[in-house]
Amino acid sequence: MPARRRLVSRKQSEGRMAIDRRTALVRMSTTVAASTWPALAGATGSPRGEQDPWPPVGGRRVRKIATEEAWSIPEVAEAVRDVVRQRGPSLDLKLLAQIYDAPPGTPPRFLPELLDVDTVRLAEMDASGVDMHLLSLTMPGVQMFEPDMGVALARLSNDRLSEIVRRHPTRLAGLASFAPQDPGAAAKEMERAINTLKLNGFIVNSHTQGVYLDEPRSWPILEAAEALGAPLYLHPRAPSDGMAAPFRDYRIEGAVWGYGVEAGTHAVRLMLSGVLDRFPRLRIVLGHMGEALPFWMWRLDFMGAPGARAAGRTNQLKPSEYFQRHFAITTSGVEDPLALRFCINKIGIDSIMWAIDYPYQPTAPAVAFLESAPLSDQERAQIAYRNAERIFRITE
Ligand code: 1WB
Ligand code: MN
Repeated sequence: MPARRRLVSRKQSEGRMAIDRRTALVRMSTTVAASTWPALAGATGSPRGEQDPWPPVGGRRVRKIATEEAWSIPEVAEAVRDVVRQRGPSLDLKLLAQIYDAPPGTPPRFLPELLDVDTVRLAEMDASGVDMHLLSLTMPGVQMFEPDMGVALARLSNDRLSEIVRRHPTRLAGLASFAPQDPGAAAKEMERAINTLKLNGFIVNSHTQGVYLDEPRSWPILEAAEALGAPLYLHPRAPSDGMAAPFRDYRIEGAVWGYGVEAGTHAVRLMLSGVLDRFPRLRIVLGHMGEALPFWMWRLDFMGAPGARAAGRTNQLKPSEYFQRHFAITTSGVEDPLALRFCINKIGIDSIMWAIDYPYQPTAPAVAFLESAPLSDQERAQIAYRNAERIFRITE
């Protein structure tokens, strides 16, 4: 897929002046009180308050925080390669093999970009005027490893991530990983990631060995995220083993379709299991324009509660009310202005953030989408950076 790889050009350097000005203005700005979580719906301001240091200029050059940007470390990449070589049943393995176990002589897909920060990534951000990547350990994270190894590699990658963010505090922020295989250890690591490492939230790649977050054994994870007031990015992976078969024939298990089905199903489980009544302040972020859920909301409301009741679950709210209270979405990999306008109308401008999905999606078209979508200056600023600053507490 050569079109997905873009050579970095430094020609487009119009963003540089704005960045210098920003550095100066950041020093003047106030920081958010770390203990309060502004409501997703309703709060429109940036954490800096009234004074907006980056007013949109003619709707085009706007500060840009990309919120689903993949990254990895060699130790995790090696461990994923070992999993690939063990050849389990997981639908994820075909795609992961292309990245982590490419036959000798074939160019590696995505791996160099995933493992890099200082060379290609920052240059590509500069070339397209992207101010910040919110980094996260790429799919499948540590979720395909044995529990002890998952716990150790989550710690290691969170340490590395915080070092990188400390080196580039105005360009990079980060979501912490954890190993859902060991929910107690996960909760401890989540606490360390926020309170010690000062990371901006969490990433989880949907199911873990077939276990979903609504299941009671996962509750320590939801409890930790809620208590820490930090959002949980529910990133896709391929459909779990129990629903894998129909996705095999035409290679539709990945980003093309299966990812959205898996992550969307996971979110529907959260909205119908009653678990969100137990954790009313939990915040979840979905990529890919909400994994199609905004489009499904009317039907979920119409049919969701009766079905869940028949299955023995009670829910205080309707799916659309849970969605409003708990979820925000990003635009990763869905550069469709019509879908964006639908989501703004359906779930509100405060709950939508821009993302590229680097390196799996090319940067320049994602930037062009953000800059050219028919939005007011106010809407564009909210999607481009203000909502991300508020939701992920990005203060640099
Ligand atoms: C793709 C996207 C492939 C993601 C991936 O392999 C991950 C893709 C790990 O678009 O081909 C992702 O994380 O969004
Ligand atoms: Mn992604």
